Amino acid sequence: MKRLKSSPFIVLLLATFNYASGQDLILNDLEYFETQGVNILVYNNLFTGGFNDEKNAGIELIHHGVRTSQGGAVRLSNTPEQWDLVPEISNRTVNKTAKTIESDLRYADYDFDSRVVVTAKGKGIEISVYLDKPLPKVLEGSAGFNLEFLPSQYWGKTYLMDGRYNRFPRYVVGNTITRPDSEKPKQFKGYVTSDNRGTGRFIDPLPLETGHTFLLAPDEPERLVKITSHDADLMLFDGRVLAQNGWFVVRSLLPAGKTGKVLTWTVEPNAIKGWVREPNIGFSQVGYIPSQPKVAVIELDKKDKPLEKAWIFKIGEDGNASGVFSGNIVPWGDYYKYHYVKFDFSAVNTPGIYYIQYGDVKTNNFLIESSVYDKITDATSDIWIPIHMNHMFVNEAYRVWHGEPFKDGYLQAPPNTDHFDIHSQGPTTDTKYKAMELIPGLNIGGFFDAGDFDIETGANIGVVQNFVHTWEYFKPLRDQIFVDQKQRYVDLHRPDGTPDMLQFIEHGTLNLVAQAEIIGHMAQTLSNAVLDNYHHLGDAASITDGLPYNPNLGPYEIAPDGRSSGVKDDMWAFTSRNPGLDLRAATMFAAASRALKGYNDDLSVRALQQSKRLMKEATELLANQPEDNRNRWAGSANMATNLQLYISTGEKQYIDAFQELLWPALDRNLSITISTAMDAIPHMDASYKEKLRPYVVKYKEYIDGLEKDNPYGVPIGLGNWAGNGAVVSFGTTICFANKHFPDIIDASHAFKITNWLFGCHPYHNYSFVATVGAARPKAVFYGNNRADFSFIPGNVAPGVLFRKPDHFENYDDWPFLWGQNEGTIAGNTSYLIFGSAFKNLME
Ligand SMILES: [Ca+2]
Ligand SMILES: [Ca+2]
Ligand SMILES: [Ca+2]
Repeated sequence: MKRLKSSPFIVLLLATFNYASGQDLILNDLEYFETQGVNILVYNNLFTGGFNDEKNAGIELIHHGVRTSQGGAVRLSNTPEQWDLVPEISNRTVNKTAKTIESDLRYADYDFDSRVVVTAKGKGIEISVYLDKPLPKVLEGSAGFNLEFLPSQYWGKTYLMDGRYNRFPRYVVGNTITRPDSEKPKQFKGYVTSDNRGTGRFIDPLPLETGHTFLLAPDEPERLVKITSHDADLMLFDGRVLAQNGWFVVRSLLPAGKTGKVLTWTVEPNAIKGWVREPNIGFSQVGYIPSQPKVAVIELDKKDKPLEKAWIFKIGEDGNASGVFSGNIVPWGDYYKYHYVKFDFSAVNTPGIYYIQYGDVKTNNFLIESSVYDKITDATSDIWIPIHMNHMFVNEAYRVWHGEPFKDGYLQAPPNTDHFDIHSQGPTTDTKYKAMELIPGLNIGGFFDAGDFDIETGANIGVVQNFVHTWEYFKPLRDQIFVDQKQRYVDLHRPDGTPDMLQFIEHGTLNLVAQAEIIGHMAQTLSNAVLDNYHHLGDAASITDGLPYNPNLGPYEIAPDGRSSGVKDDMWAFTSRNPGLDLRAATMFAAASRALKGYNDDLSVRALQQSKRLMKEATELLANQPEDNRNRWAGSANMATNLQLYISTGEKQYIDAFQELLWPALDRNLSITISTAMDAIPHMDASYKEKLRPYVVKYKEYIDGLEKDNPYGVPIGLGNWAGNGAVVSFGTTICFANKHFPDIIDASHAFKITNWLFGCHPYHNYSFVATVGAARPKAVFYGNNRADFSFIPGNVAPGVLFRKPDHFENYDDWPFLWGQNEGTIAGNTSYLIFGSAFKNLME
């Protein structure tokens, strides 16, 4: 958004108005410290030590609307990484009278407890660390108090340490030393994040500066923060030296041998007098078709006074803009931190180039034209999906996205192994293979999971199903890529005469059939064996050395014949048998078999064989399990499985089982189940559809209820992974509900989903789909090219991440938080279905 120059008169007015308001921090009812422009959160969001992103917790600063600082806590290294130990916050006490938040921090691995007390002091806070017992000897020189600052908000800006001028570096070029591994604090569950190449030493960054008074960004009032400590040295580190997702870290070591109050910092974030957050005008960056409803949702600071009107300007072919419409601003109400108003400009329906003007804020331009939605899935299907084809070389014009990965194949994961990507190998292998033995034939087909490179079997099953769904409903004949399974080569923008969708179905099925045939059942995952190559950034073909592991060789040795190595980098197959997963695979194989018939008959036959066998075996295995376990799998997966098997075989037993599960599930969880229920309509008689009708009426109430829940009318998730997946599913359900029950569900509801995805949402108004959105799609994503602050076209971001207690966020200058910026193969293929269904609806 572009802010027009304010007149001096307005500036003067605001300054006068705010002179009267105090700037001292208060401890508010939501239990954080607040003044206009500054929010300081103290353990509202906790570290987990497991799967959640650890850059989302601790003492956090939301500075003039942007969360620029986090991670405030007692930490055990200069620049902690994702898998370093995090403190457990066992107790947090809020004292509103004393304006104090006191928290107990514990490192169980070291039996080390500390207490962090944060107190509002004027315009800032005082942070004190207390120890009841002296620091454990082993943590002397390691334990300290850290606070992290977001590099993309500080690089290029200045800093002063004790009056010495300096500038935050755009890229890390730091000084480091190495120290013996014996001095390195333990990492989470004993994981090791880096490969020391046999040196026995770890990298330790050196401070950029040290002193007692640290001033960040005096050149940028929105980012200006002053940190002082009289009793400890403040050190500044650059965490990017160890990990590209590292932040600038301000740190003081805790003193050895002392108890009581051992460290005190004063942190004073600047609050700009009269600051009011710029309005966020949410609208569809992709544009609108002439006849559709067009409503902008404007997100306002609660201190901002809503205007009475907004304007639509049309840009003429001579380059001049003229106002063509003005409409009233209609209040919606408060939703978490902000206030929302709406601007309906549906009356504007002449094709053209437009922008919205609200006060002195004008948006970038957008189109009104009947074709605006025609290409919304092309980047995803032509670019993002083929780039995520595993075990292939992927080329695009002059650029190679990746070489052929994992030529070394997959080893049997050893029993009793816990995995960092939330899998585990049970007490047995459940296969004929010995621990660490090569399981030949698994390095074929399949799709990278997300910003990482593993094959999540569960996700890949869903992905093949999404492709078949898209194929069977919409028959997309689009052919923009060349796929040659013999050459193991993919070339983008080179049509080869075969619809790409069939090639995607084939590619996914090839890996999953290989799993079923070779292992005998589905693997949980095909994933990295070592953490030091799990966080890989770069060409997927360089994750492993491409040579099978040879235990007779030394750790970094290559065999004289060049055909094996002693590097323990080979991927592992986690093969503990899960009959629930096998059932889901049976469903998918049945569907894939139908789609592949006539294109790849051999694979079609093999898929159907595996479907029947897995269905039979999994059903028997489940029947022999204790009642408790069985119930775990009796949910939606089994319901969809039975439906798919009925569609493939026509056998009555499957449809009976489907209905037995369906009706109670609809009563229990309508919004999730209704979609599967509608999938059955084409295969059932008219009475089934009539029985479903009252549920669709209830679903309409659910849709209407969302209008009251939030200003956008879509289901907004508040979890640690943002909620665009649920929004996309909601959209798909609406499209199908309209197709089957147009008298109940109006097609116009579907525009809420496109609006949301393409720019009408909290925090900013960029399109969540990479490169989709005429003028302003998001610029950075958590793809496998995230270290380049870039994107892979067609990726759908998870969206606005909720941070407790009232903040939504989606960084567009910092790609590294996966909960807001990563795209997954499952999520992006769901978007393909929604986009296809939506385009179908438009026709
Ligand atoms: Ca993964
Ligand atoms: Ca093709
Ligand atoms: Ca290898």
